[in-house]
Amino acid sequence: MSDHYDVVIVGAGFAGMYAIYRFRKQGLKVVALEAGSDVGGTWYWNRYPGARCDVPSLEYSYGFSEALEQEWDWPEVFSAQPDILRYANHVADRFDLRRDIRFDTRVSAVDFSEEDNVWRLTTEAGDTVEGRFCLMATGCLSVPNTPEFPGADRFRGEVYHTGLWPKDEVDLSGKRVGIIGTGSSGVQAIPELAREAAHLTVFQRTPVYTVPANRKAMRAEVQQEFRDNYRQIREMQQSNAGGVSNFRPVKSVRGRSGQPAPPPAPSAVPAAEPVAPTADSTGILDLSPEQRHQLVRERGLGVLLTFREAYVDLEANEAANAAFRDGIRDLVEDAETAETLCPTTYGLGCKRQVLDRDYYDTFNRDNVTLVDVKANPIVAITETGLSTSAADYELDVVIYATGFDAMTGALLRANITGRGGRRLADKWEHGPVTYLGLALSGFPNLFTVTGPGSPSVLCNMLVAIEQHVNWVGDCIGYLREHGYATIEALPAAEDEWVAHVNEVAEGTMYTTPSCNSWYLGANIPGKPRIFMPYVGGYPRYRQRCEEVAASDYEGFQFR
Ligand code: N01
Repeated sequence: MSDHYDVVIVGAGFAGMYAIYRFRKQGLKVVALEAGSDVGGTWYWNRYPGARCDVPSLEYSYGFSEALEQEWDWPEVFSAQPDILRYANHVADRFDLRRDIRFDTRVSAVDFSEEDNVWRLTTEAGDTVEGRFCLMATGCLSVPNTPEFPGADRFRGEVYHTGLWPKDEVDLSGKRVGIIGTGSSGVQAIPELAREAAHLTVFQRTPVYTVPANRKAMRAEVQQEFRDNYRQIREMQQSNAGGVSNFRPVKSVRGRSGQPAPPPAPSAVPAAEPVAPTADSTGILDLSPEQRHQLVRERGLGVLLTFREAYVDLEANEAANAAFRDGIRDLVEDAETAETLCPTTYGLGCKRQVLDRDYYDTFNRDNVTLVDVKANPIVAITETGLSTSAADYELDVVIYATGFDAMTGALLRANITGRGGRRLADKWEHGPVTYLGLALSGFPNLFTVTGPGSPSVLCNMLVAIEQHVNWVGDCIGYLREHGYATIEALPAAEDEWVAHVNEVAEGTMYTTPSCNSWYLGANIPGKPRIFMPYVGGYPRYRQRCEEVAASDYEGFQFR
């Protein structure tokens, strides 16, 4: 005998947590199944030193409760992982969410029963839970990728993955630490690890374009100005491509210095649609290489992100890339190390923008060595360290900062089977196919939050999550109101949507042939190369979702 719910939610990160609140409010009986021992999702698992958000906290926060907005204090402009996890816990307590969450419960199968139109979920412990609807709130970056190096299991030292960092403190003092990977996680962890370890060896396959993050403490006046304007800020988020308002505190900032507020700090989500330079603005191609270099010297690497044309025009992109490399050469003392840190095989804008604190400076430390594993690949992990094709490295600790099986990984790992016993793995054999990144033909009453084909990781995740959960909640309400048992995306609507997702990604830096990012699945051997997020901007996407709902769910069929 299994438990029966209106909605079974998989995951209790920010998406699952909001779904509990929202669905409960509309009178639905819900349960969330969560693999971790507590709430927080990404922020529960990614506890590595240096982990922090790349979207400002006053924006990377829920907008559904005015009281919550007014009562929560953010200590920094871009918060660190412990503060975001504290916020998640506060939300769970404040709205009493835990009573509907089963922790330490990993879902091993999700099966649709056509006989009674019910989703039956099996857990690794062998329990079953049934729901009329199933919401996959499993996150975009929740399945860590650990490359299989020969001999990995014989290593006698400590092994960690940034995406599965232990809750207990990891003591690296006096130890020889090796870290593999220099994406966002590696870039954040490396400066912190270097401060702690006796020696840090960084095994880099592809260098990054990283710019300094805003490291300001939150000023009470700025936070208050946000609080005073939160309704307007939430509105502004709705019409911004990346779901960030770019609200500029005027009173609090001008009041202090007498100057207008500075431009918004870099954020990893694209704040605006890329636009070409206008006649009255100076484009990067209007500057000589020396002028570009001078600009970087004066204003730092982040200035290059302000040239929006570098994201749509290959020549402008190459000009920005070259200026970036000049900037790295200025920051890193050892010329050979600087060259190894210079990205040359792809351009700015291909990958998610990485933000750092002291990254390039870290390579000026005596206890840090950079190893180019593109030139000399890792061939084995040994009992006492790691071997590349050129040398052996003795290590006490190996840290994988090697990313995630992004966007599709968690959905495929859940073993979802829809109508007629069709497996999601088969449906997605050649890449993810969804309608609006929300629903799947052949899988009635199952919804994905921030799934492939939706803006997801190209948007402020909290904004994207609330929009999806609200849409799903309204859709379930519509079904009940009209007495329908199931809703299911039509294959033609799905095909049309996938074609549109591909069309808008075409011609952007994200899909240039030289670009190999996790957005394209290129980080996982054998994964189909498809650009997975929707790059047409959050407002356009939201409008489409609203139109679909307003037209009695065009592109869906009811039974
Ligand atoms: O993962 P990644 P990540 N041998 O895939 C290397 C979010 N995030 O965890 O580029 C050697 O970007 C790989 O090399 P290459 C954010 O959305 C946000 O760092 O494949 N190296 C690369 O250097 C981000 O984009 C925040 O050649 C191997 C690295 O591992 C996303 O998560 C913080 C290898 C993986 O980089 C993922 O970031 C952290 C191999 N076999 C994460 N396999 C913030 O909010 C992989 N690599 C700031």
